[in-house]
Formats: sequence, C-alpha cells, structure tokens
Amino acid sequence: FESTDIPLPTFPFEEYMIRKAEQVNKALDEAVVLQPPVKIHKAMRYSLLAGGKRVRPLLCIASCELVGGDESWAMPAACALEMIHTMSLIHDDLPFLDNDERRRSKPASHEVFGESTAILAGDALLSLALEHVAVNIAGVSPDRVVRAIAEMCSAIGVEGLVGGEFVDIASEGKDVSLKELEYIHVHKTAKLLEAAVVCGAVIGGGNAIEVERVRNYARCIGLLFQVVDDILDVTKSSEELGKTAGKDLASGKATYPKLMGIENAKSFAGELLGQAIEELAYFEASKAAPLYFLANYIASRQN
Ligand code: GRG
Repeated sequence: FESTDIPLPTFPFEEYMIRKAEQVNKALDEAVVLQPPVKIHKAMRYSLLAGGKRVRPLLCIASCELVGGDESWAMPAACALEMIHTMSLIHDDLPFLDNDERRRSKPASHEVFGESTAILAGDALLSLALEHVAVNIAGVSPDRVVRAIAEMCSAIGVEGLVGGEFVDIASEGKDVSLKELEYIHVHKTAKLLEAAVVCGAVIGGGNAIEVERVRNYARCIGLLFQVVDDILDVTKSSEELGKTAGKDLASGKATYPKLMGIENAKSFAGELLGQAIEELAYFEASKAAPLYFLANYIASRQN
C-alpha cells in the first residue's frame, strides 16, 4: 500500500530520522537524571531509553519545522510525548492489563523492577512530561505552551489513551464491531500521534489552517499505524507467530483483517495514506517532505 501514483520528493529520510532520533535520545537522557530514590529513577530511564522508533517526537519536530518553527522549541514537547507514550507502554504491559513480559526487545519494566515500581515509574513519567513542557520550552509564547499542554492532556485522558484502553478492556471476550475497533484505535493510538503533530504546529507558530491540516494528516496516519499493525500481525513470519501476533490471534482479539479481510484492510491502509498525503499538499513540498516520508514509513514499516 505504498502511494506509487504520487511522485516522491527527493529527501534523505533515513538520515533525517537517525539524526532527529539521536537528538531526541540525548534530550531524553538529560531529562531524567539518575538520582535518589535511585530505583524509581532507574526504572524511568530503563523504559524511556530502551529504544523505540521515536515516531511521536519526530512528528512533533517535523510539524514544528514545517510551519517555520525551530527544533529547539519543539524538543521539550517531543520528549514529553515520548514520556507519555512510554508510561502507557509500562502500564499496558502490567499483569492485570496486557500481561506482556517483554517490551522493546527487553524484559518489561514490571519484570525488572516489580509491579509497584513499574506503576509508580509510569506515574512519574506522566507528571514529568507535563512539567517538562511547562518548565523547559524557551522562546515560545505562554499561550502556545498552554495550548500544547492542553492538547497533550486531552490525548492522555478519557478522550485519549485512557478512554481507548478502557473500551479495549471492556470489550474483551465480546464481538467487536468495526466502529468499536476504530474507537479503540483512534483513542489508544491515533490521539497521541495527533497531539504530537498539533503540539509541533502550535509551538512552531502555525496558523489555524496549518494546524487543522496537520491534525487531519495525523488522524489518517494514526489509524493507518494501527491498520498496518494488524496487517503485520497476519503477515509476520510463522517464526514470530509464537510471540505477540500469536497471542492476539489466540485471544480472538478484533483486528482490521479479521473484520474486513486482509485485502480490504490493505486497501483501507492505502486510502488512509492517500488522504494523509493530500492534507500535506497545502504546504510547500520541500517543507512537507519529512511528514510525507513519515507517513510512507508508517505505511510500509515492518515492526
Ligand atoms: C495514559 C494515564 C495513562 C494510562 C495508560 C495502558 C493505557 C492507559 C493505554 C494503552 C496505550 C497503548 C499501549 C497503546 C498502543 C500504542 C502503540 C501503537 C504502541 C506501539 O507504538 P510504537 O510502534 O512503539 O511507536 P515504539 O516501541 O517504537 O515506541
């Protein structure tokens, strides 16, 4: 489902991703200092610095730069988004939620530090995220900072991650309709990706039209992210099927391929990618290139 009919601008995307991810990793490393009480700080750093594609920070920075902002303005928000994402993964892996022993190719936080420390490390990352934005954004007017924080909070709470997780848990063992599946994915996955690009555009000084365009772009790639995830679950090699994909299939969890068939799920992914790219047509192509390639990366990723 690559958008083969749309000409690719020339852009060193891989180099861009590596460079930006390095900057983000450095900023994250500096944001959580190892200090007493050591165990909880270790747990926070363990999960935050355990790898990860850094998609949300990259979206935030790319969106800020798209509307003429500077990377340094967006960096505290980019780090905050990764802290929020990481805390949601720590909590999601807990035995009473998804009960996953591994995350980002390493033992899950609760396996290493115990459940209570994992819960508290997640809580600490969440509050640090918001504090980090409020305290560390420099050179940006306070009203933009407040708007960015509000956008993040809405992606965290019942209109976002919490709401999506709640409905996901509530629908366990039941037949899930396509509409319910979309609700879960929009809230569990798409909202934080949306917050990432919107925060970037707001911090970068984007006008209302620009913010709306990137918001629409993000809504498409957010859902695309999950549709692709579901397709990967089906198409992963049989060797990998013993792990996460196998678990999802065995648990009878609803997925796009299950509800609409693999071919329809692939077409849906193609449509979402096309729509996302259409939203970017509003911007100068050279400036929109990072977001353009990020959408293609999400569509064609293999993990
Ligand atoms: C936010 C207060 C609060 C609580 C958390 C547990 C929970 C509520 C929500 C679950 C959220 C969740 C685990 C959503 C799935 C998100 C997702 C698509 C994860 C995979 O993202 P990638 O592929 O992972 O970007 P990496 O490791 O690359 O960062």
